Amino acid sequence: MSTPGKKETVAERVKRESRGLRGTLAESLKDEHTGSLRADDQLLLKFHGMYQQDDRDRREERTLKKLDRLHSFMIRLRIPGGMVGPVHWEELHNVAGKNSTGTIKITTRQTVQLHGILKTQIKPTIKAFDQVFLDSIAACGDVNRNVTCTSNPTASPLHKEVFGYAGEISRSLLPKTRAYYEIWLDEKQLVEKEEPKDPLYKDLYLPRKFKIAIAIPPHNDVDIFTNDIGLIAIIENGALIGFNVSIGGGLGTTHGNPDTYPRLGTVIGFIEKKDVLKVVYEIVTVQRDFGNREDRKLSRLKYTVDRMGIDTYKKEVESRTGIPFQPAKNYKFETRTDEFGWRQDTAGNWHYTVFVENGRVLDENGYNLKSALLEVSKTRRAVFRFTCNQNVILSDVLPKDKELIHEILVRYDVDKKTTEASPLRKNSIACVALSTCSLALAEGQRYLPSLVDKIEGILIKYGLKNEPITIRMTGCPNGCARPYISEIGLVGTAYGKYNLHLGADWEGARMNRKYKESLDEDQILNELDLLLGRFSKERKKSESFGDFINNLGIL
Ligand code: SRM
Ligand code: SF4
Repeated sequence: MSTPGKKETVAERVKRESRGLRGTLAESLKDEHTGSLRADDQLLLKFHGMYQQDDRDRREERTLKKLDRLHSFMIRLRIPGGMVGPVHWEELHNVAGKNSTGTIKITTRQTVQLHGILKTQIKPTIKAFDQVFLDSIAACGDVNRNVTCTSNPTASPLHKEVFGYAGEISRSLLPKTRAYYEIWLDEKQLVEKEEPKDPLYKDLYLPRKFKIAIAIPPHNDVDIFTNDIGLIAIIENGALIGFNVSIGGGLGTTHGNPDTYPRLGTVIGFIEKKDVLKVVYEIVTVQRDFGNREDRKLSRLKYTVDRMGIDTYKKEVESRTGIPFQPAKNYKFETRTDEFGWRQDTAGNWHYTVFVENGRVLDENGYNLKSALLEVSKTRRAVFRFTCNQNVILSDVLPKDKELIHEILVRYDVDKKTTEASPLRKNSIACVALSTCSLALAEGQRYLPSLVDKIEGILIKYGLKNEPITIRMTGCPNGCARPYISEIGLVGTAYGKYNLHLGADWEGARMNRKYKESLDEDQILNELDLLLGRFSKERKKSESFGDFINNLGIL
């Protein structure tokens, strides 16, 4: 029911009327007259891990021809902790080739997306994934999304134990409805009264999307403080004892709406590992019950926390769990970047982090990364771990198999690309943006590589070519590539125009600030030329670019 006297938003009504996220999706799907779904079903589709989109490059041409938009669908998989086996990768490769644009996109939340899937191909795609036990349940929508975790097993001898929590938390927060299985996998439909009750999501789900990440210090590759809940693993005397808990991180803003803002999470205390599922669950229920359901722009947990006050929120969680938070334990983050190339873990196994520019896995311009990864998967001698920096780690390789994998990486130039890319390029992230993202105001992944070429020229000029500066670009202020915590952040405002943000730190604990608005390429390059020139001459020993700018007092 909607609250009396308050106007119910479309999103809230659609959830309430959805009968466990079913709506009329099954009927919409069968309608052969259109490649699109009914409006309400488009909203519900997100809870099943999919988005209806259209090819924006072709909008104008189709409008001129009086044709409907060229609709297609994006599917985002749910892969807690970002790990899949070689069999999964091979299936992903095959499905991508058959049903989508062919490009496999590694996302900033450690999973993959396929784009350009026609309506008639959705069910076969979901079925193909199901064959290898992959699903897209709750990868989008007003529910808990993909749970991320520090990717590289070399991060700690306890990586496996910590990583296990990503799967456990994801499972414990999944919606209970069988709708996904009925609609996409033809499971026999349950009579409504047989549907299991969903004590967490009830019939209104959450006010908004919800994100959880787990980090193993000193690695903050997941950008822990940008999540609704961040769990910082605390390891003492070689044992995982529990987690520091951070709440209220989130980056999305809206140009021109001063009520919206990016916020880094606040650490509210420490909990023992035996309590983690219960505490996480109740942090979610407090947001479910107190989050803003009238204005979706202000409905993320960060706004609830600021409205209620952090102490009140914390007390509400404690009263629901009966578990008081202990004082936060000491921890220190030192890095957010991936460690490229081969690394060995304490058990002796090898892991190779492949640089994947902007997460796009495809065969293009003579560089056949997709074929190389397929060949690796066919050896069955490596698993695939996606990173929140949009790269992939070919992981858990036994010492005897290292040479076999290495030979493939060399033969396809993957090793060369990974080794030779500049630190700036390896620290670059761009969101999807055009042509599929309906919210994009400017280019993202299609443009950043060529801008990096030009910034590399400036770095060489000032003797800074090995400087590991982080640069991130998004096509709009929603923040999908987390541009507000990179040393150089570029946030799209209009086609070819970006706000320039500067001054974030290296560990992901300090956001940057807007330095100049709506710059075109020449203006961006001029500003960076000036500041990088000063950086090369005036920096203190081992001062990062972000710290240098922050200390300059120009922001
Ligand atoms: Fe995002 C919406 C892509 C990570 C904040 N994001 C979208 C949509 C679905 C556009 C839409 O709603 O129609 C984009 C689909 C583009 C496409 O064509 O594929 C989209 N977001 C992405 C991905 C694929 C970017 C990438 O290139 O890797 C990332 C997928 C992650 C995943 O696997 O789940 C992605 N999005 C993020 C992140 C980063 C993160 O979570 O670490 C953020 C900022 C953190 C946060 O949530 O605050 C982010 N996306 C948003 C927002 C702003 C939310 C807000 O609180 O205001 C939107 C818009 C919305 O929700 O209304 C959005
Ligand atoms: Fe789309 Fe904006 Fe996210 Fe980029 S930041 S993918 S343009 S919603």
